[in-house]
Amino acid sequence: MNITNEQLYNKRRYFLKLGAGALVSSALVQSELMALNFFPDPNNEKLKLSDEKIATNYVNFYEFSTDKKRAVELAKNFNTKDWKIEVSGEVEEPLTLTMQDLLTFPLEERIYRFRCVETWSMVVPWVGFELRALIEKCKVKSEAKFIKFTTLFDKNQFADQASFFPTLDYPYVEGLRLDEAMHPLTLMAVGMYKKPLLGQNGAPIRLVVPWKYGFKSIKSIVKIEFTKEQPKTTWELANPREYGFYANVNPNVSHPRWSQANERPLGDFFTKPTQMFNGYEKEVAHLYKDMDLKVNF
Ligand SMILES: Nc1nc2c(c(=O)[nH]1)N[C@H]1C(S)=C(S)[C@@H](COP(=O)(O)O)O[C@H]1N2
Ligand SMILES: [Mo]
Repeated sequence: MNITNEQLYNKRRYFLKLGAGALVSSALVQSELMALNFFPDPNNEKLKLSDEKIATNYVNFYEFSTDKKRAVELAKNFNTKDWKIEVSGEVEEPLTLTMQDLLTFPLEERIYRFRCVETWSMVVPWVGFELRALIEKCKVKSEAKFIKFTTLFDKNQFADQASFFPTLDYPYVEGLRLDEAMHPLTLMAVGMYKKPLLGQNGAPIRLVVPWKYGFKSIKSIVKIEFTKEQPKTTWELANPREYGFYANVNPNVSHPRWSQANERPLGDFFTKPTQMFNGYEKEVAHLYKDMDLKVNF
């Protein structure tokens, strides 16, 4: 893998300075995660951003706790030092990417709608790079049809992983079909609200797939594998009747225990109708044109 610094500098960049030294040399070492430089999103759709305080305090991160507030507290000291992502599976040569490597991909702000399967929703200005940029560097074999992501497993950091009866079968695993992963909307996020991700939101790097229910957007990724077979994902294993592999936002397919017809934007009192593919139908419907979305939910 050979990502060059030129990529960072061959275009005009917008710098966000959060401290002295932010502009010094390459914004490429761990501490310089503090200095995210990215192309801003013009927000052509005029989406109303969720309040930053709410979006960073109302979280799902079961490894810490199923209690949203408790997860935020426990995530305060999340240690992401020397973070790496291992890339393996159906590739010509496995590789290990440091955050330094990962931050050489061109960063963009992306203002996306985000819809949790629990029916709350938000609009978040993420900062990240397209997953396809990473995939294109990986010399993926033609046999690869899926991509599998794994979250950190560390009982010293994740209270629920250390508990006698963990809530989920950890490590948390998610997956996408390769064409979904290559879609330009699919983002690897390293920041939100112009700042590096906080522990509770999936620091230092997470997936964001805006047309799918939030549980697909796996946090704190340490492993990426290319596979021939559809990976078994954590929520599917936990309850296949309730959580499918595809998990596309769909107002017409109810969760077995509640309707998905409406959603409540965080901070709002009233609900509003759920949009097909969370409002990204024009961009992604073609990926599923031959599929029965009631079966492949
Ligand atoms: N590793 C991991 N990733 C995860 C989760 C989790 O518990 N563990 N929760 C998921 C769910 S259900 C949602 S809705 C989103 C929430 O992202 P947010 O807390 O940053 O809003 O993260 C997803 N990614
Ligand atoms: Mo969720």
